[in-house]
Amino acid sequence: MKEFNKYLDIKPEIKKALLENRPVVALESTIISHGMPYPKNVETALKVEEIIRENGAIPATIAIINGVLKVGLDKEEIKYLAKGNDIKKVSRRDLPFIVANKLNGATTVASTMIIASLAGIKVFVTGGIGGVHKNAQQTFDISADLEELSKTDVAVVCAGAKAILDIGLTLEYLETNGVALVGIKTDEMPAFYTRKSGFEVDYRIDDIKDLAKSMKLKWDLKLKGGLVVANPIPHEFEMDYNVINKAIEDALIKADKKGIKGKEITPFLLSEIKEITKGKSLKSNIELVYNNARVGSKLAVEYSKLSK
Ligand code: PSU
Ligand code: MN
Repeated sequence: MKEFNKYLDIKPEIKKALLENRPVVALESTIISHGMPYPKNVETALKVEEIIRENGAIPATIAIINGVLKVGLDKEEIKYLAKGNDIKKVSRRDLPFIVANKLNGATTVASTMIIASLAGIKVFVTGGIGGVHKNAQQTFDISADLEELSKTDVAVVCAGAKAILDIGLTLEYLETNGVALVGIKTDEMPAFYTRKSGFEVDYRIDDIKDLAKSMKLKWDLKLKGGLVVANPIPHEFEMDYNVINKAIEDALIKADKKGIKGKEITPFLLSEIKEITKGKSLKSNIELVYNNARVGSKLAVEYSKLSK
């Protein structure tokens, strides 16, 4: 019988699926506590789980509750995280401190990858990954998500990187670290709210089975690290390129004026952009997560067939 790490608390349904090599999809919780407002965040988190089930996989939302690494949350726990009182944003560096002090934490892409990997989950669905921030040449603000992708064996399904980041530098960073950028039915790197960014992906995938094969090969070859699976937002929910970029620009100016930096910057920008676009960006954000959940569950299904 497989031994799981003693700090993990894996929901029985998920543990059973993992032991039987059935498809499981990890989900993060920073998007719930710090990425979307209440109560839309609860609604979204629950609906994403439903979509994953409809597509043949089991959802595992990840968070830290009272210092326990939770793999799979119940509705009450999701609501608790969504209300966001005293929920820390936890990335790799924070993880041991939050556990040691029995605190509550919402996991970012980086820490969700770590916990997913400890549980043996290979596919993780989210909205957008962190990256190299604009002006990082001066600020050095580069998300720990990128380093994590270079070390931890999990495929991250997202809608690309947001234009709050320097997309070009983000892609250079991934290349240096040997992290492949795959586009789902697209040659172009999507930019979260829009399908276009002006940058190409490394590999276009039209059939998820092919992606599952390459993932298996990567890890069979002991090539450590994850991959970025970029799935563009559906056309009908895409935002106007100029409108969203203007909103991003304005939000960046405001953040600069207020001196907002470090881990606060992404949540601040998301909420500003939502205000400026009168909620339109939130609607797009929710829809792209649903779309990623569909692709991620199919990927988990195909991958599990190969690893049986
Ligand atoms: N991008 C989003 N929504 C989010 C995040 C990014 O559109 O909620 C969150 C993710 O959890 C990601 C984190 O891992 O922000 C990156 O934060 P930082 O740049 O501080 O590493
Ligand atoms: Mn940062």
